[in-house]
Amino acid sequence: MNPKVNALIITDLQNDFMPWGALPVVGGDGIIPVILKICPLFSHIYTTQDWHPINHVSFAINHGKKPRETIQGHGDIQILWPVHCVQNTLGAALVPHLQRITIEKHFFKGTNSLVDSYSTFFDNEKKGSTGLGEYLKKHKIKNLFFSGLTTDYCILYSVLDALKEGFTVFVIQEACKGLNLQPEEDKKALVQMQDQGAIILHSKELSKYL
Ligand code: VGL
Ligand code: ZN
Repeated sequence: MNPKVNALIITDLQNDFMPWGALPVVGGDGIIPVILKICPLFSHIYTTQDWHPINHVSFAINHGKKPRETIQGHGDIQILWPVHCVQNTLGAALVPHLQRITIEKHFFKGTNSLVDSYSTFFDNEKKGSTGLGEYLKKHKIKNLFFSGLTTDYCILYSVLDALKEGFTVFVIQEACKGLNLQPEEDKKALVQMQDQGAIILHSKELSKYL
C-alpha cells in the first residue's frame, strides 16, 4: 500500500478515560504502550478528544440524575455520564505519553452542549461534523486504522460512520479498550464492526496491510 493513504486514528486517549480519571475505563492505560509502539508505522496520525462544555447534555448532574441513568434524547436514549472531558481541563487533555508523538491534527467532538457525540465524524443526531471526514478526503487518505477508547462507544460509532463514508477501516484490537457498562459489550462491538465491513486485526499483523 502507499503509506500516504494510511492514517492512524487515536480516539479519546484522554486523562478522564484513564483508570484515575472521571469516567474510568478499566485497563485503559494498558493500550498506551501498544499505541506508542505502532505510531512509527504511520505517516499520518490524528487524535480525537471528547471535548464538552460544562453544561453538556450528557452530564447526569445537569439533569439532577446519577451517572448510568438515562433520559430521552431527541432521537436515541441518552446515557448520562459523570462530568468528564470538560474543555481545557487536565481531564480532557490527551495522556502525557502522546507528547512524544507527532500528531498531524487534533479533532474535537461533543462540543455542542445540546447533543452528545460518540463518533469522531458526526454528533449523535448527525447534524454537526467534527471536520475529520472532510479533512481525510481532502488529504486523499483512504485507509483508517483505529486505536484508543472506547471500543463500545467512540470506536464503534466512528467505525460505522467511517465505513458509510467509504473509507477502508481497520481496528487494531489490542490497541483499543472497551467501557463494558454491560459485560462483553466490547466483543459485541467488534463483531458489529466486522459485520459492517471493518477488518479487525492484531498489531502484529499490521505489516501485512501497510
Ligand atoms: C464516550 C462516554 C462518554 C466515547 C464519550 O466517546 O467513547 N464515552 N463520552
Ligand atoms: Zn463524553
